[in-house]
Formats: sequence, structure tokens, C-alpha cells
Amino acid sequence: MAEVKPYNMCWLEYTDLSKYKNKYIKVFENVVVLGGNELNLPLKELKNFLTFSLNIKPKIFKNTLVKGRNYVLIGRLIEIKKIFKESERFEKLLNDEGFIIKRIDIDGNKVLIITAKSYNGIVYGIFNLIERLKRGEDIENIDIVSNPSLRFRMLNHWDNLDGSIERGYAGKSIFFRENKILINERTKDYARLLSSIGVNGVVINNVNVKKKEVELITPSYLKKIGELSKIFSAYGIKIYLSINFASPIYLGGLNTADPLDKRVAVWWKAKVDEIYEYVPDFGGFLVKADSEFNPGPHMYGRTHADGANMLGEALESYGGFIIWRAFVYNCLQDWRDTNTDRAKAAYENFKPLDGKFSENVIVQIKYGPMDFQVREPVNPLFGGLEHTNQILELQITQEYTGQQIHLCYLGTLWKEVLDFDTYAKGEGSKVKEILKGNVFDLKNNGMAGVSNVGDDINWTGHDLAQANLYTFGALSWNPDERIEEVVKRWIELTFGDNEKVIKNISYMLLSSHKAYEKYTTPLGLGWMVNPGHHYGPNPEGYEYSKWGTYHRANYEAIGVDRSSRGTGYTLQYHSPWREIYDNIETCPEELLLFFHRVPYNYKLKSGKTLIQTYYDLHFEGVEEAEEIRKKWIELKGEIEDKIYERVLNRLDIQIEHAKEWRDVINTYFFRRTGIPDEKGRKIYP
Ligand code: GCV
Repeated sequence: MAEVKPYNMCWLEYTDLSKYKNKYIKVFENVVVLGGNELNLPLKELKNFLTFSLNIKPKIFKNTLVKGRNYVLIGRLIEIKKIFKESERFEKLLNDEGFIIKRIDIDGNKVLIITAKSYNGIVYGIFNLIERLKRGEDIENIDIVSNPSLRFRMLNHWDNLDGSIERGYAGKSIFFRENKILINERTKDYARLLSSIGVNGVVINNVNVKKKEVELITPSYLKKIGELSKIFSAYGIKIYLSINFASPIYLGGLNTADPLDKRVAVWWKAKVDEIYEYVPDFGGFLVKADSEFNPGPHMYGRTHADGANMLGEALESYGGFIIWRAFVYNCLQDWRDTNTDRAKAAYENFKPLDGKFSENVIVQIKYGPMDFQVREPVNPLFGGLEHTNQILELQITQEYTGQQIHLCYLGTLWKEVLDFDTYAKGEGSKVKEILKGNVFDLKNNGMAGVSNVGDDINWTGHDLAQANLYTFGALSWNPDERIEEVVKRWIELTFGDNEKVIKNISYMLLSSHKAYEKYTTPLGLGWMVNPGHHYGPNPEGYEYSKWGTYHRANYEAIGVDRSSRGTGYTLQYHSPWREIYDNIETCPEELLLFFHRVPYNYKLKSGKTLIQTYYDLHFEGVEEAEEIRKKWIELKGEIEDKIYERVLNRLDIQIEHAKEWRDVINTYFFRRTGIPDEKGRKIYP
């Protein structure tokens, strides 16, 4: 009875739930849809779920109310208001993409209303209802109003036309193969998955736009992108493209891409007109400019605002957006240069431009000032920019967090970032409030996650890494949600309602980031990875490179002094953070080595020295990883065999690699200092 596909549908798998049939049959026997055919697709989603999972085959009525029976009523608010006066008050409760699910009495019949102002809202409402049914929730008296808090909820794919994915750990691209655009059953299923978690925008190609990918904005690709966009639009998702800032040179035959050169602006305007002919629902461009060898306005002595606004103007009449990345720093640093601090770069580049960007330009900012390390302080541009739309960029793909071989659930970290109080306008200026538009009067904000998806059978390589994708959607819809709640919901949707499964997997997910942090580079150190691919330990892998990522360990101390006495990075924060971070005594210990250069014998609050703490954390980290594995083993027999084995296999590798991390890092510290572990555990001399 359940639906069978050649890949697993994650939280949206329509498994056999006929055990709930009796509970729901009375509600779903009749479904009334108001309006034309535009709601066929969400209706089909509901019908498919009811049929496949619950074995309920509802009778469908279009624009006809059924008398004397209970029914489900689906329609836009504008339609619902015509027949049901009381729903006028729904108007004030909803934002553009929100929905209402409510069971009420109409003429003595129980009616389950699913309504929204927009098409997107209806789609989200249907998927939300399906979630509730999958979890067996009681819907007799359901009364839900749900509005997304953030306007932009986007996925960024770093996919290349040849099918490879930069920092991808789950197979090949689902969008591209051999320089062609792929459209198949899976395309639609991906749109469904994203829509079901409220995502409303997808950038399909890598921000590093290389020679072949420059051509994505030419008719040879635009036709297919138009087809792709239709599929995604049906699920409320706009397609965006990453572009190369020098496209006027590569494609237009111009000898410049100077944003203030009229010919360049005219070329882009014509290009945008052409794109919208093929892709009427097009969302806009994502731009990595003047960053890691990608061209940008600096090449012509212009600012990021000059570049972004010129493009913004071309998109304006179509309602399109420019998303401009703040990941700009000197990637050709000399390691001998101790004056340049990469952590300061984003703020230094963008703070002076605050207020200079057009309304349809959004600056996209990585969560920390460096590059998605296991822990970094929150980027001071949050709270620093007061007149600029902003998107928080998170990395769902686990580049520095175990590459989907290690279990590393990121929701706990993201939640801390969202809850961080920038104090930009005094207490309460949290990152999430800025993104909601509550701190500064800017509404075009949101979250972007670098996708962890590929064409693996489970989409994400590690089955449990699906939780990261799900959580990204949940938090970008509602950053206030408790993370334990998100985790529980994901487990129930994916694995069912077995108490032990929920308990053990919750434990595994919620403790995994801490464990990973402990056995890799805790206390804010970061970066001790192998260069290039970024997997596995290499304490000096980046020490003498050009990337600006140094810890400068010697025999006495480790870490960079970023205080006001050092590089001055702490001064980019508002008080009280500036003072808290500046002082080694008050700096949160989890970020100690990010902000300070610390002698190995420095005593932490526990009374233990830095070096002893480092040894201890590494031993603890491995023990915690072992505990996580144990929790999985306890679930043998409770989880489908294939998934159980796949995850176990990765957990086995994780333990082995966690030990490698522990031993390499501890040995490095021991060899640097000659200080033995107080507890006499094995450290390789
Ligand atoms: C897409 C890091 C990654 C790069 C990535 C870059 C970025 O440097 O290692 O692979 O490029 O960030 O975010 O642009």
C-alpha cells in the first residue's frame, strides 16, 4: 500500500499508517476545493497521502459545498470569505505565506478549513497537515495559525554543470549531469521535500561560477531552467542562479564588467529581460564577488554597493533580488603578516557600505567571521549593519563538521546563533529578531543553507544528516522553535512513534555537535584540518598557507590575540560583547582561543590548565561519540535493517576517525609543550 520509490523520501515518505485510519476517516471522507484548477497540486498531495498512508479515498467536490456531512474545505482566504463570514477575521492573522488549519462548525457539520492568502500558504498548510497526520496528532479541534517569520528561506546548491558538487558528500548533483540540466521524477520530489519544510527559494548552481557555468544565463540553458522553475514554482519555490560578475566580458564581448560603465548596465538589463522571458518566476542572482578569485567591482575600483545596485536595478521591475555575499577577505595573505586578521574582513568591507544598498539587494553573511568552523563567534555584521537587508548563511553540508561521515547535528549550533543577542539596539537585538525585521526596519531578510543534498539513495549520505536539512527549514520558518521539539518531530516523521527510537536518536542528535567539537578543535580554535578537502586532522595544515587561518602555536601559547591589544577584532562588536570578548577572564571559554592567545598553563574556570583541558576534551569527545554509537546499537531491530546498517557503518568510521583526531591533536600539543597528561592516558610522544 505504501508508496515505493527508488530513493527514500526522508520525512515525507508515505509509509503505511492505516493504524490511524479509523481516527481520521470521519474527517476526510469529503474534500471540498474552492477556486479553479490552481489548487489541483496541493489537493493531489493530500489525496496521495490519504490514499497511500491512511487508505482513505476521499470524495472530491469542486466549488460545491456538501450538506449534512463533515468535510475538509481547501481554498484561498478570498474564496473562503465568500461563503463563511466568520473567516474575515483570519485576514489579520495571516502574513503573505502563512496558513490556517482550523476545524469549525458550519451548519451543524464539522469542517476542517485549510486556508491562506496565497498559493504558497495553501501548499505549506497542506504539508503541515500531512505532518500532523503522519504523527497521529489529534485534529478533532485543531486550531493552527502559522506564519513564516522570515521572508527568504533559501537553499544554496554548490552544484556544478558536470554533476560534481563543491563540498558535496551525498553523491552527484540532482540538478546537473555532463553539462546538462537534469529533470526527472526526483526533481519534483526535491521540490516537494523543500516545500514541505517551507523553503521558498533555491539557488541551483555553485557560487564559484566557472567558465561553463557562466553559460547558464544563455538561451541554451534558460529553456530548461524555465521548465525547472515551473516544477519548483508549483511548490512555491523560486529558482535563483549564481552568476559570474564578469559575464559581460565572457558572454557579451565587452572589454569590461565595470558596474558604472553604461554598456555593462545595458548588457545586464537586456540579459535580465531575456532570463524573464524564459523563466517568468525567476527569483534573482546570488553573487560571490571579489572573493576567492571570483571577479567583482573591486577590479574596477568600485564598491560592492556599486556592483550590487547596478544588478539590482536590472531586476527591479520584475521583483527580482540580488543576494550579495559578504564572504570577502584577502585569500593571498602572507602567514608572516600578523597585522591582517581575516576575521575582521567582512565587517571592514561591508560596514562602510551600510545604507548604500538598494532595496532589492540583500547581503548574505556567513554565521561566523571565518568559514563555517565547528564553532565561531557570531559574525559582527549582524548588529553591525543597520540599514541593509541581510540573510544568515549556514552550511548544512558538513564541510568542516565531518562531511556526513560523522554524525554532527547542527540545529543546536544554529539555534545558538539565532539566539545570540547582538545588543545593536540594547538587550533583545537577537540575530533572529534582526532577521524577522524587528530590530531594524528591514523586511527582506532570511536564512540560506548550503545544501547537503546529492543523488544518494537517502539524499544526504548519512541518513541522520536529513535532520540537518529538515531543521534548516523548521528554523527558517520559526527561529523561536525549541530545538528538542524540532528533533522529536523529525524523528517521528522519519522513524515513527517508537518511544525508545525517539529517546535514543534525540540523544544522538542533540549531543553530536558537542562531541564533534570536543574531539576536533574545541575552545574556538578551528582550522586544524587537512588542506583542500578539509577532512581529518592536520594541526599545521593551514599554518603556513595564504588563507589567513592561523593559530600560531609555539612552545608557550596558542591562538590569535583578537582583543583591542591585538588585531582589534573585538571592537567590531557592540557592548557588552566587545568588553566581554576583550577580556580573557570574561570571554566565554568555548571561544577562548578564537579571541585570545593563551599560554598552555593558563588556568580555566574549572581550575584546570588549558593544556589539560585540551587533553580532557579530546578523550571525552571520543567517549561521547562511543556513547552515541551505543544508543544506535540499542535500536537494532527497531529501525529498518538497511538504514540501521548504513548508519552503523558510518558510526564505526566516525569512532575510528574521532580517535585519529584525538591522538593527532593531543600528540601535537604534547610535542609542542612537553607537558604530559595529568591522568597518564596514552598520548603518542
Ligand atoms: C564555494 C569555503 C569553501 C569553498 C566555498 C567558499 C565559499 O572557502 O571551502 O569551497 O566555495 O567557502 O563559501 O564561497
